[in-house]
Amino acid sequence: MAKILIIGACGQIGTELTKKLRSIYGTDAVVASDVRKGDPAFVASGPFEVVNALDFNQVEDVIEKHGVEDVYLMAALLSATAEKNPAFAWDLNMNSLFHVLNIAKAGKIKKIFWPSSIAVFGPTTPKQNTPQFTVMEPSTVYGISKQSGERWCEYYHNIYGVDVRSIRYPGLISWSTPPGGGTTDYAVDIYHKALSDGKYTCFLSKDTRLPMMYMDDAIRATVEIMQAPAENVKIRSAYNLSAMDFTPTEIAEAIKKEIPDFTIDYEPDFRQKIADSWPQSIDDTSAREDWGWKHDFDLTAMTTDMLEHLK
Ligand code: AKB
Repeated sequence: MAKILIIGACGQIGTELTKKLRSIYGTDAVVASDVRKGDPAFVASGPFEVVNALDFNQVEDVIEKHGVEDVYLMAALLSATAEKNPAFAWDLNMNSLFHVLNIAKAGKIKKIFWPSSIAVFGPTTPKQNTPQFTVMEPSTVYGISKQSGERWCEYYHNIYGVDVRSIRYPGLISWSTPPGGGTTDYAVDIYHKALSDGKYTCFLSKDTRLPMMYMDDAIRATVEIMQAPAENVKIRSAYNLSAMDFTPTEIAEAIKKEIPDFTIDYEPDFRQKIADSWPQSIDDTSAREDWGWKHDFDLTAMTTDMLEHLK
């Protein structure tokens, strides 16, 4: 049976991805792993291993033990946390990737998924409809690590034939798992606070437009790029991926349609500078043409679904 290993399975994307892959390939075919055990119900829901992504031997041992063919490397420090701990962010985001790329280079696994981000772009990048190929001068630790990672993915593919696939995720919004240390996290917090308090103080300014995506779409994109025939995955750095973009004011307006008394105010903090360095919207024509990407959720559909589930 084809075995899949998810490293960083207890995080925001990892939890959802584990559930989705188990529903497609069967529970026993998908090994979840993380540096520590998370939610007991999740850990008990299928094969689970404690794996430190920075320990090459641990990663290799678990791959050999389970006969793993495909690895999804989801462990990373996100933008806001990375600014507070640059050295560790660089270590984790780069060396975990090198471990997996080198295991693939040695022929021990077949395919890798590694997430990139809109953070690869920087203040000198065109902000609207940011093209797939454009100026990339990231100004955050996280963005620098993701851009370097993209270069290494493409290099390992071109030079060693490693089948590595990647997506530049926008901000991701999910009702079931909390985000962890990102600049786009406000777009999750706002729904929770709208229901619990009827008001929200946003750490970004009211007109800060950012590209965003509902988790259902992000998980589907991840599965689809990994299922695509190798020859269709023509870009081996990472694909631009788009679904919607909005400002804090616009998401507040969408929430107000369902919770009329909801109010928002603004107290921008250090994350404003990070957000200001990122694109406002993304051109994902390459993903649509190469492997058929198509999003389902816009702001209205996402807001209805989020509030329904969180209630
Ligand atoms: C973050 O805000 O750091 C992440 C991202 C855009 O990659 N959600």
